[in-house]
Amino acid sequence: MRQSHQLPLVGLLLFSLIPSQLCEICEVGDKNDINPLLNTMMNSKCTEVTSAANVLLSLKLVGIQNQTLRKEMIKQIKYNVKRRVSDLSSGQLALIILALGACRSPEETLIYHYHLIDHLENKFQAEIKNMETHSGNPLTNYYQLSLDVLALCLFDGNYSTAEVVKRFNPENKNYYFGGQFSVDTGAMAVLALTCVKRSLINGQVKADGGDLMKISNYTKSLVEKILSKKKRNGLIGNPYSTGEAMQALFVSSDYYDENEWNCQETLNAALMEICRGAFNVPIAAAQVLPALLGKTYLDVNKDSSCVSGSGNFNISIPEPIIVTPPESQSHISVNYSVRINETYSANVTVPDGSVFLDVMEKAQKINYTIFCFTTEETPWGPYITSVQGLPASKNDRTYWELLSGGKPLDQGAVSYVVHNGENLEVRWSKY
Ligand code: CBY
Repeated sequence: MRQSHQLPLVGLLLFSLIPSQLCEICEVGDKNDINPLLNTMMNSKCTEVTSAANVLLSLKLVGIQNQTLRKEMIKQIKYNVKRRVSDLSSGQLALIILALGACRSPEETLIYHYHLIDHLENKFQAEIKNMETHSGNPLTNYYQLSLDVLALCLFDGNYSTAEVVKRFNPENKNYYFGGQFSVDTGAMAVLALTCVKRSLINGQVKADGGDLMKISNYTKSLVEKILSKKKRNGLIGNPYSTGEAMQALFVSSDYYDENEWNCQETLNAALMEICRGAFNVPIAAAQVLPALLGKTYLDVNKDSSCVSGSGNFNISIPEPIIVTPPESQSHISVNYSVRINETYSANVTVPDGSVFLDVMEKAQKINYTIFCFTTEETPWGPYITSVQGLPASKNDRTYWELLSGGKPLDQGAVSYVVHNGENLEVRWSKY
């Protein structure tokens, strides 16, 4: 009797949670605007596996039929899953699954041949286990945990909805770095939660009204946080998080008002960044591209996705422009400091056009004991792992933060071009 009274209420609740399909989506008008991104991705031949997966996923989602590049990326991915699946992080594997499985192409069979979903389930479990034993810190980070849930959800892997509800509360510390909300992380979580929500509604996963309600509330709150990072010029967070933030906003238009986000303004700001040359590493180009053509990672297993609106485009890639260095190079001088508890500083002179890493190398030559450092390769370029012998640690949430004039940089050491008179710093920080 009581149950039958509750049924209409549950029905009403479910109805109110069904997405209205009214999506706020905008896309570039002139396809030539994205040519620099394609150019950058073309240079990703012989790249490492994370960039390969990001590039393949992106090419497929936007319907670019460059067979040579696609084959190159698939070869790289195949080599890695064959030889060293155990060395891959959970997020790397999730991206590989998304890339291979996107658009129902022949390489999808590799996912099942190499049991990649089973491996991902295990890696996701290991992330959760590490959180239990290391004060809530995963092995990697929440950007990768979100990729894991997204891939498991889209490719019918096993995950517990209750675990997702427990972990993805927007107040969880893993969404924040040094107290600042990470737009990239929040955006990826919105995509993952939206997939989980859709599976619950479609009855693919056992529904619990409470879980569904919580996931909706989390999404709403994450969307608010993403929108609160919108800049005057339309970027959301910084240039590198904008594409992913757009994807999150495309799939969650039920959670904000039309007047809260001007999609076209954000799109124009991203196009300006392309002109400025901001997306000059393959992974950066690959991450921003889908959103510019109105696509999201949730489209990977949509039947009609992967073909661009105006049919597949046949893009002519312009020849790369070769820049010849000036005959006599001028020099600039910067102040460089290492801050642990004390601050150690030096005045460093480097050629004009140098990047942060060049300054660090020069300082290391001046005084090895104080300025020595180590790096680790990432798809974004070298990541500073230790300075003065002091290493960063994921379990302690410590890292070496890069700053200029006291403000954190939105580029890594090999990308940030330094200016004369600048105050550069690497700071021992907690996130
Ligand atoms: N990818 C990941 O696992 C990375 C996730 C990510 C959220 C990533 C940004 C977003 C993305 N789109 O890939 C991320 N960075 C993380 C998680 C981290 C932390 C890494 C440790 C961990 N727990 O995994 C940490 C330590 C907080 C971090 N990023 C540090 C830094 C600084 C690196 C300094 C150093 N020691 O070398 C730096 C330079 C910020 C600073 N001022 O110190 C930084 N990150 C930046 C700038 C960036 C952006 C890179 C942009 C660029 N053009 O180079 C970034 C895109 C990214 C990579 N970080 Co982190 C964010 C942004 O600005 N929008 C999945 C995997 C499969 O590939």
